[in-house]
Amino acid sequence: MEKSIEQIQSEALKELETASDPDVVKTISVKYLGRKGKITQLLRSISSLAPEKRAATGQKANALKKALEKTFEDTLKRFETETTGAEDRIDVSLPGRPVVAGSLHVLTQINQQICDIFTKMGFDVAEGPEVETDYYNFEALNFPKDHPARDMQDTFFVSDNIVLRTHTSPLQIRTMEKQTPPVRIIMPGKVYRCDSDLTHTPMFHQVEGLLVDENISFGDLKGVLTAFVHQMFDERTSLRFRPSFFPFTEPSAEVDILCVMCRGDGCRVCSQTGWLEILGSGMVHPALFETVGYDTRRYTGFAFGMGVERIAMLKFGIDDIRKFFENDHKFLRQF
Ligand code: 2NM
Repeated sequence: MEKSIEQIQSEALKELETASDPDVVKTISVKYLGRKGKITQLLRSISSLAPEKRAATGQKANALKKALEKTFEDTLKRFETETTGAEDRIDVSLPGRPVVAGSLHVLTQINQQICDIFTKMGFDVAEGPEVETDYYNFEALNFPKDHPARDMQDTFFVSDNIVLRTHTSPLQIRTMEKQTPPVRIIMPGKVYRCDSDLTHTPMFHQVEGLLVDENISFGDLKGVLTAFVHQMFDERTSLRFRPSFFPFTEPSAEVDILCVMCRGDGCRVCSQTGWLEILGSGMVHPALFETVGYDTRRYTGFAFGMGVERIAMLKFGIDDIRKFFENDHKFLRQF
């Protein structure tokens, strides 16, 4: 029995010497000191010894148990405090870690670009509520009661008289109520319409503009929008004003630009027409001036509106508006 105590001790110490990490130490510890461990079994077998041998053997076995427990503990502690030194060494041959820089969302960039162009021409930027009353979103803008845009099909109603704004035009009424001409403002912001396909999302971004003063003509509208297009795209991008209809302007015109992809030859982007529709515009309807209390004999003005997503899609040849909102880095990183 004595020989076996010494044998167990030297075996355990030998094994411990080769232990390379704390987990191995723990495994060895279980092998000797665990519930079915060699020393535990040794202690149990003492009761079967001849009575005169029990005391001495028991003492020896217990001493071994204590000693081993301490050795295991010390070894574990050493692993905790010991470092291999690898942490302190720097491998200068490794390639550097790339710094991934964030950037502004492509729609934010285009929105800022649009606003920059108009603020440099003397327009102020106005912002306002996205939840609007029927009065500001439709009534004051000369939309008749039965206009299709006022339908639940096209507009998100919060309640009978409250809607998510379908354009930023309500702000132009709010501004004109507070301010006498000259008025030169642009209104960037989110707008909402019940619509969803390749070129429409229920929320999109608009920039609208309004200029009211004495002697403002359709020529001023053409001049401002031409300057805008030449800066947003380039000087070779010619414009075409096409008669149209909006409740808040008379006359109204849709503005097309020469296709930025094919320069008029006809391609997939312009559906073989050579032209791209980029914004709506017109001379402010006198009914709006009556509503806000402007003298219609003294003042005239023009207004326009464009979709930021649409401008970005045309500028970069993007065919699916949903790409802007999927937050796919591979897509967004390109801009
Ligand atoms: C458009 C097209 C044409 C517009 C009109 C006004 C207001 F309220 F001042 F009269 N704001 N925006 C307007 C005119 C917007 O968007 C396609």
